[in-house]
Amino acid sequence: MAAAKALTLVEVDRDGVSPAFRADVLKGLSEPQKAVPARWFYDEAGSRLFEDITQRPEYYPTRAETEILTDRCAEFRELIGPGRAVVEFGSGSSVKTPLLLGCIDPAAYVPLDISGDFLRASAESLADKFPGLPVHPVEADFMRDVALPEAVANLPKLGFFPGSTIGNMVARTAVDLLRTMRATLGEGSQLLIGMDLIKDPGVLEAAYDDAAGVTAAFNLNLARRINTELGGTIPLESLRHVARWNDDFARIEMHLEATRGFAFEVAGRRFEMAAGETIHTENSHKFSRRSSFTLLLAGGWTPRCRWLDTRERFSLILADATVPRSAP
Ligand code: AVI
Repeated sequence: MAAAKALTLVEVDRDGVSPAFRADVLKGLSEPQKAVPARWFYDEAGSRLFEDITQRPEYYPTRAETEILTDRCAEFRELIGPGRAVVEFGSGSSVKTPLLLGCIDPAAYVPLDISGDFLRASAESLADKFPGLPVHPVEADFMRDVALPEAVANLPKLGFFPGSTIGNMVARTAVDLLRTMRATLGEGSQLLIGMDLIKDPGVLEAAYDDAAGVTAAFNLNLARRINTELGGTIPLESLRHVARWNDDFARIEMHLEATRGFAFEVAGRRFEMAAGETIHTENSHKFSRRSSFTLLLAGGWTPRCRWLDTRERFSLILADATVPRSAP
């Protein structure tokens, strides 16, 4: 029953502040390594800055993934086939989603997103591009089990999770999400997922610290948001954007580093930063063929086909929902 499953949306209290944002920030700033979850980057300004990041010459993932979607259309059509309900985790990119839908002749499109505004805008533009394709937007937190619309209950599903967003999660959260996706999509489903590749740290660090300073502005926007929404007094001019490769965990980390020592308040609580101390704001994990396959298998998905762009920077993987087996 669709109505039986609760959807978790970002709630706001009477001052228009999300209690979850306040709780995450206060908890994260109290840890020995200060940290704020990356999901709070995406207010309106942050979402606009992210769109701008994808246009930067140093930020290759969007172009590389788009190239794969363009070049491998015939293979997607053959391996995925027509008649599936495409369930996109996130509200859909105006470029990538039409490329996929145009290839595979789906029976329906179901974008899932926590932000109703983005969802409605992208669902409308999709419906214009594909007249006749049933579009069923669902406002939901896809990190939790989601009830799909009754209209697609009997259709085979293809989950679509582009952009290497899975890389923004630590392994335990990524596995939980993959398992939740499998439960949402059901038996016989497939998943097409983008996973960025391990490469020269110099290339990676440049992709997350572009010369025009857009990624720096994106990172600093989080501190600005803390100030405006949570009554913060962080001196923004004393923070600098840092993007560094962590080889042990195969990830780019973004931090906000204090250029001098200072004290500040957030929601009436006092915090301090020493010069050189950082607030950890994002992980972007990168994968090898094996590590991507291991993650998918742990999440209940069997990799079936893997495509790279011509410069071998990014991978798109098609996986099948695994039927659990008790023996090798
Ligand atoms: C959304 N996500 C996949 C982006 C990434 O590459 O990890 C977010 C981002 N952060 C800085 N640049 C892009």
